[in-house]
Parts: sequence; structure tokens; C-alpha cells
Amino acid sequence: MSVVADSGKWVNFCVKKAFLYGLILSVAGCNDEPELRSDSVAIVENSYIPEWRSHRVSRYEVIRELPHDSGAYTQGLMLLGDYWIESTGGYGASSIRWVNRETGEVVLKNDLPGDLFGEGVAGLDGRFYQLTWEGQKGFIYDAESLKKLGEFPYSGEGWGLTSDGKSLIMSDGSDRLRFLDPKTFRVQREVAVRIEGRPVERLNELEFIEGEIFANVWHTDQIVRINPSSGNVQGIIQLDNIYPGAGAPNPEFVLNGIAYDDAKKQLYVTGKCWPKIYQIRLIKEQ
Ligand SMILES: [Ca+2]
Repeated sequence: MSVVADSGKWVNFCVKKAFLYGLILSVAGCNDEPELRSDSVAIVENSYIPEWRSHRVSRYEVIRELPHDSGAYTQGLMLLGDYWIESTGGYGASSIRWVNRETGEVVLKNDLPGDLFGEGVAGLDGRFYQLTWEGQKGFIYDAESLKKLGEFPYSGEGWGLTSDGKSLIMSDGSDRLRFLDPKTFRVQREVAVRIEGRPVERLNELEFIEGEIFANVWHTDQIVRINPSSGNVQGIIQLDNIYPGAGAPNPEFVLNGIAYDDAKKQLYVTGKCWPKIYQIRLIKEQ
């Protein structure tokens, strides 16, 4: 593999995320969707406007299927160039991996100590950050080598992790998301995730996509689209029956894993120990 060749993409990836987020914040409130006005991320003229932004409820169409290690208990998933960066869970089975997007081949892996349970993973400024479930500490890795560079503490449980290009954003199984400073790991702010005023708990794997936070809701076939400023849910994605055949052989093999190709505007989802990763297109619920 050529992880080195992807380092340029890494820089572009981070800069682009930060740039987009800055634009979004600078013109917040300009959305032209009346029913979403108070919560919506802004639409910038001539910028990319995802078709799904106006969906209150989305369903899906599978565009293509890609192989996934059915032994990988997926707790975190993101894309970097042509590779998945995946965090797997389980005591004695947790790892962080570089995985070839097309073939599913694990090209680089770093295992966690057997007493820690891997959770969410995010990338920022040439590093990966990985949570552990009840370990109350996360790991920092060099992105190219997966060499461990350090650790950071947090309170409570660690579930999902993503980045908006400035902060690390983590879930902990509750209805709250914490925004962490990636240098000091202090909590900069928190948002309470609400749908029409009601809390949305069990927020799990996360992905920052086009100015919103997509979140798996544990043990459901739903992804919620969250406004990062207010915490309000702007849309729900229904992924019923996406798992092939008669369903998962284990009730814990739930939908968990969202990744986004920023350059190609492609959305991917998978689940714990699923044999496939699905590229999907979101369709508006009629
Ligand atoms: Ca993710």
C-alpha cells in the first residue's frame, strides 16, 4: 500500500473540512427552507448543496456493495483517500486499521491492549484519535504509521467520534455530544440532541458531513442528522432491511458505521461484523 501517497489527500481533507465549516458558520440562518429555518446549516451560494438537506425523512438506495471483514466489530469508520480507517471493538479484538476500500484488505493494523474495548475514530491534522468504551482514555496515532503517539483522558463512556476540522466530537451513549479541543482534550461545549424537543439517546457512531453530524442510534436502523450548533435533529435516515438476507445472526450486530467521501460526495454505511459496506443514495420519503 502507499499510505505515504495519501498524506497529501490528508491535508486536503482537513483543510476542506475546516473551510467548509467556516463558511457554514459565517452565514448561518440563510437557509431558504422555511420549516427548517431556525435550525438549518446555511446554504452558501454556488457551494455544494446536498439533495438530502431538505429531507425530513430519507430512505435509501444501495449504489454498490463493498467487502467488509465480517470479523470486524465496527465501532468507528471513516474514509481517507482510498482507504477505510476503522476502529474495531471487543476485548482482545480491538484495533485501528487501514483497510483498502475496494478489496477490504487490511493493510495496516494496530491492536489495542486486551483489557480495552475500541470505539469511535476520527482524523485531524495527520493524526487519528480513538476512543475506548469504558477505559476513560483515548489513543492518539500517527496517521501514516498507526504508531501510538499518546493518550488522552475523558470522563464517562466513549462511543462515537468524528471531527468538524477544528474539534473532536464525541458521543457517550447519551443524548449529548461533547466538542473536545484536540490539543488539550478539554470540553469546549456540549449539545443536547433533540428531535422536536425530545432527547435522542444512545447516539453512537458519528460522521461530520456537509456541515451536519450524522449519528447512528444504537440498536436501531436509523441515522439522525444533527445540527452541530443547536443539537436539533434536522432529518432521519431510515435504513430498514439494509442488512442482507434474514438479518444479522447476532442481535448485537447492529447498524454502526458511517463514512463520507468528501471529494466524491459518496455516503457509506455498515454494521458490526457485517460482510459488506454499502454506498447509498438518500431518497426523500414521500
Ligand atoms: Ca464515522
